[in-house]
Amino acid sequence: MVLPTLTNLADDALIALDNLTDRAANLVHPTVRLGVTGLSRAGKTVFISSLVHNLLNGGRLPLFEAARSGRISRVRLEPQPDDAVPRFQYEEHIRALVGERLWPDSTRAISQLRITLDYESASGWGRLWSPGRLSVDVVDYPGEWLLDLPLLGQDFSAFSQTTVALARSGVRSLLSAEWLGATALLDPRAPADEAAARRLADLFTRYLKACKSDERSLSTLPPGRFLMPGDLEGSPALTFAPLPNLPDGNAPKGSLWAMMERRYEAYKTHVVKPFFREHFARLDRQIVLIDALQAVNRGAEAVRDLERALGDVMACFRPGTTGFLSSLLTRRIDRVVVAATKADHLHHENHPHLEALTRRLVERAVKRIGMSGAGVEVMALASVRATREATVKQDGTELPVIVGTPMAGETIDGETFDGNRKTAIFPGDLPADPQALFEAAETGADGPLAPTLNFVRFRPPEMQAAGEELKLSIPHIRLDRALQYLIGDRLA
Ligand SMILES: Nc1nc2c(ncn2[C@@H]2O[C@H](COP(=O)(O)OP(=O)(O)OP(=O)(O)O)[C@@H](O)[C@H]2O)c(=O)[nH]1
Ligand SMILES: [Mg+2]
Repeated sequence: MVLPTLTNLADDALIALDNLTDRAANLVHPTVRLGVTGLSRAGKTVFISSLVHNLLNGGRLPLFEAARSGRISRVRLEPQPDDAVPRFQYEEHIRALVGERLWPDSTRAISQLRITLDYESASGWGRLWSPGRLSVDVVDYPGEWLLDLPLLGQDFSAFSQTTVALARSGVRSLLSAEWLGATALLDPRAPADEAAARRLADLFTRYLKACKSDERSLSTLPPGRFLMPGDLEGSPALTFAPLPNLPDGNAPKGSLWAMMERRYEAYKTHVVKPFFREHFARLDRQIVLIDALQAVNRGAEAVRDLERALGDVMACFRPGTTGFLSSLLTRRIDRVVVAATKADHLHHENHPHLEALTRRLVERAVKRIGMSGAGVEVMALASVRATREATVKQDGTELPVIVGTPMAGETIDGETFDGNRKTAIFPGDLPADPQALFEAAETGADGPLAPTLNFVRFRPPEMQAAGEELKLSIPHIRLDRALQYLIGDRLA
């Protein structure tokens, strides 16, 4: 298959110009553009909120060297560089998290925040020029949109073929039956018909929603705006759907096929490309957040699907010389952290297992983007630690447990929680060798991979300042390690 030409001169020129402007600004005012990447519900908004809060309030960050050695003299939020992007609602998220112990809602639109650190350089030479100043620009967006990036490399036929093949596999075949049934009755060469297009788009969207539902938790679900339309709600740009069994050749003029193809291309040009160009193409550093536990909890297909989605997305970071996006990327991401989030759902003895699983999930993707040698750090973290650890004695043996407040409506062993009462649970063990999980997956067997695991959603923790004058900071697990890897070298 020949890849379609992705870009035209205008795109290249625009990005080159953006990067040039960035570089010029960078000389005067050193800046890191940090990409916080993750599929929906992976924990991006919580990560950004907690990171900023810990920096602003002098949180416990012993592995973040500049903070540990007291070289950071001042941290503040500053007006963001891009006026056209709304500001990240930091204060509101913190008020909810800390004040009301509520998690943020799903993100519906893009937003940005700039945090600036004044620091003293660690080296004598650097101190001559001090004080140093580094701004970190962070962007938050709905995770669904990430799944659009791989579409840039697919024409309508390829998109249709991939999407339909996937929809016919495994559990998806049940969820897609109605949509595929309706499509089978249509001739793609028949005259374009708005009502038919609408109906197909509607059924296709319902299929995507069913895949995303909590019980399934599947990940590979493009196009992202079908699940999270943002300002495109009801727009004709979303009134298309893939068509099965497209013949070779071009779509006949005026046909349903031609109409769907045109809309798909418009979606790429007007929705996906601007997002990629304005956000992705300009990043310096990336952290990829992964909710591996949710996938494990939902079973073999969810884990495989997560691996697939991550592979598709990571291919866009650093396409290499042969990659389809390389012409769009003038800036190379040189450091990536891949982090399993929500590690506070497990006892720390299991964190290495979670890390191993995460490494396995992105192994192929990392190899493909040519970063297996260096530049990728894998870890398990919790942006907000909602639990603490304890041990309970049961029948003479000590069990490692975690203690937290389950969210209202969560059930454990038939008991439903009200959102106020604390409880201790034994979360169970992840297998030491993640390969076991993947082998289970490859047999095609479905159902929970590790049925002994016990996952419950917890409310954010109660936080109390230790004294009047002491600021309170959000507890976390290894947020400082991530921070050190992502920006530590820029504060040297
Ligand atoms: N216990 C715990 N739960 C977390 C943590 N981070 C995120 N969560 C949970 O994961 C959910 C999703 O987190 P968000 O930060 O909103 O996820 P997101 O990636 O911004 O999701 P979208 O905006 O939908 O793309 C939260 O509502 C929490 O329930 C964490 O560090 N610990
Ligand atoms: Mg979010």
